[in-house]
Amino acid sequence: MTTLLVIVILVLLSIALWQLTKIFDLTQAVNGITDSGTQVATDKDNNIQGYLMFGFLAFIYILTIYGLLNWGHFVLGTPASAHGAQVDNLMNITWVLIFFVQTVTQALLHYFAFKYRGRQGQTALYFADNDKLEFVWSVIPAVVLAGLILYGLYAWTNIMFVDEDEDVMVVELYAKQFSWEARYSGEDNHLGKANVRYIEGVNTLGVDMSDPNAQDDKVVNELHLPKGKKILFKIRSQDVLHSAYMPHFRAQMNCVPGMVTQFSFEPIYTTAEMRDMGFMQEKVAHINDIRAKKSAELVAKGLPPLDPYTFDYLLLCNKICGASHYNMQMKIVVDTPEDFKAWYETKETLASAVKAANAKPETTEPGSAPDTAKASVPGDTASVKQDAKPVAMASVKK
Ligand SMILES: [Cu+2]
Repeated sequence: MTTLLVIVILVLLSIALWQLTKIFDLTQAVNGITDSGTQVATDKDNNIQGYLMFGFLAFIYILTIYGLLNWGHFVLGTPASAHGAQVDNLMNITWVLIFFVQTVTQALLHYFAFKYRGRQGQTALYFADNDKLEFVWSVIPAVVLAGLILYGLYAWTNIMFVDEDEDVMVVELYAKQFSWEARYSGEDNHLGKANVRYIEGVNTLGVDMSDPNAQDDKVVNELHLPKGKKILFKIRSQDVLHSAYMPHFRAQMNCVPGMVTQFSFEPIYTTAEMRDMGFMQEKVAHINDIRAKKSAELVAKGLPPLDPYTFDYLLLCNKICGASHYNMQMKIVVDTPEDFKAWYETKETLASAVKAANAKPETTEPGSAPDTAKASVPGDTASVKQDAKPVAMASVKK
């Protein structure tokens, strides 16, 4: 692929150089330094160029129609969140406008390029300005764009507004190179404070275990959400900028080190319901067709075949945050409220996980493992907790 790209670039560069020398020759001819010869376009040349304009117009239209028919089904399909329809509506209106304007303006552009193609002896008409025309072509785009922007702002405010009195479930999303963790706020619906300085052992999110709000918090590596409940995500990052992207829920928010960002949505289809939808079954069948072909190739080489694909919601990172950015994802499962409750009860709190980890007898020799070495120097961790004032204590409240 790289070789092909290099060849294409070299060919394009040589064409550009060739054209440049031709332009140079032409300027010499115009200035009377050399004989113009056959370099100046004839009426026949101009006619060919004029018709080629129509050819190019047809090419643009055919490519657009071909793209829509062949790749149109790659769009995300039915949104899985309550606000998703608003995002899709805004997107669809924008698409329709772009298609309409593109179709009309390209047709006019190419038609006029053909109509006023060069003719021997014809000189251009000097045309200074036309206030009426300029007014029309300035006001129409201004009104249309203002409408789009206002509608976008209205949708954004709607989606981002969270009523503090509303019954929402607070969940933290924690981004780091290159994985995600989620923390449930527990019975009290308040996340305990957290800071990167408190990260130690099983406390991978740096939760302040002395905070009463932290006692019932639960940390998981697979995010489960109850259908029909509004979730308020509080988002943090341990290291660099990441972006919490949940495409099926039409949700995205930056994860910024040193601050808490938020996004909320209500899941409206369980994972099982989404798997049952017609468009999703078609998508999955298509992916499995590709996998089956690839598996046949692998088996022929004596390698193990690929597993068949089943659909799952995903939390992805949408900021290029480092070498393994592409693999930074967490599975999201939307359950019925009952299933969610049952799953949630099987998870232990972070407080009991920390307690269990601290209670483990030190069987290894001091200094043989990093964890033991750290634990055997009590002054080290104590100094962090007592002396160092955390710079950006993330106060995470509802
Ligand atoms: Cu990332």
